[in-house]
Amino acid sequence: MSNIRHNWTREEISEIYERPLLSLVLDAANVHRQNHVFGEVQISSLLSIKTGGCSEDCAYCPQAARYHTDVKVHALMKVDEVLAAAENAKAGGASRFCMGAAWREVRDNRDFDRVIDMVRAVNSLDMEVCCTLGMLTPHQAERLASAGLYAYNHNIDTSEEHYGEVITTRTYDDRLNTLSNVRKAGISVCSGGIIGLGESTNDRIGMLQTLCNLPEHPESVPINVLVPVAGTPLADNSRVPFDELVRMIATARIVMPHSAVRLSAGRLELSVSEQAMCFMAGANSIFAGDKLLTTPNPEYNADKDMFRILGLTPKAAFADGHPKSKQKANAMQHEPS
Ligand code: SAM
Ligand code: DTB
Ligand code: SF4
Repeated sequence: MSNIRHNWTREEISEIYERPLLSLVLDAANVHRQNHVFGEVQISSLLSIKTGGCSEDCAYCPQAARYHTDVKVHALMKVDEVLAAAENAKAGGASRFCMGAAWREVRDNRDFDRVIDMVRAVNSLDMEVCCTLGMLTPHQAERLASAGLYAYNHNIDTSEEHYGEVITTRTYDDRLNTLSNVRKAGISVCSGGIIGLGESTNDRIGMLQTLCNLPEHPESVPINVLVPVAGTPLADNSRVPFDELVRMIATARIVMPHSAVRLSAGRLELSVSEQAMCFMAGANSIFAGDKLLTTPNPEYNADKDMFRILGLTPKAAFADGHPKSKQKANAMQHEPS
């Protein structure tokens, strides 16, 4: 019988989240062992291909034009620059390459044509290509799929109830619609959120409930800890206690047993032993490289040491098989009209 459920109640998730911490970690570790190669961690590399100047008001984000942060606006990069960055990431052990753009949504213009070329170029390196470009229409999702996009990242960020406290320029339903467009195009779905936005425990549980009750669980679930950035409205938020992060990861692991749970933004503030507990609790993916999109991340050598100390091994690209988008791209010569 499949252990995948799509009808989790808030009470059930809350019961898991509130278990005594070590019992929770042990339960999550058992689920992890049954469904994944224990100690195998997917390494993703991030690149900001278009930086800053974004029209949205996401209260956490250093790239929103309306907040005065130190982020410098940078137009869309050139394809060969992106390809060089992807080659470098692959040489450093990354199996997935994720390109992020500070856009509200994709527009059907020459910039999007260039992103399609980037997807094709990185795909030819035999890496899992991922993009996070904001909202997508069904046709845009199809174009990305046909170019060989493996995964699309689009976070729901928090619970439906708390969402309006953080972002007012687009709705929760907008986010869910894009996820549905991505899913229908056969692209692997990456969706999670952030803790430390001023949300309650109930909001954290609500966010997990939305994710685990989607028609199909996202293949990747990034759990970001807010990186507070000067100039953003959330710059002075207090740090999320470490045990809350562990609870979030362990609960995600139990309610979405097959998904990759990504220990995402916020790793710089965590010791190796704290990260070890996150891996015990079911995290099996990280962003590596000394920069996330605009904020710092642990250095290459620090992560290399961590993998050695903890006996972690990098997961190979396409170990879970090719999603429908990739099969389609391999079979297709031309884009959909
Ligand atoms: N503009 C696109 C969008 O919003 O979907 C793609 C890029 S956006 C920067 C990707 C994700 O990064 C956001 O959804 C959010 O979850 C995360 N993020 C942004 N700023 C962050 C911060 N300061 N701390 C933690 N996560 C952050
Ligand atoms: C995700 O969930 N986290 C990444 C990725 N998806 C795109 C982004 C984290 C951004 C942290 C703030 C910054 O570096 O600008
Ligand atoms: Fe723009 Fe994305 Fe940042 Fe929101 S999270 S301000 S949409 S770049």
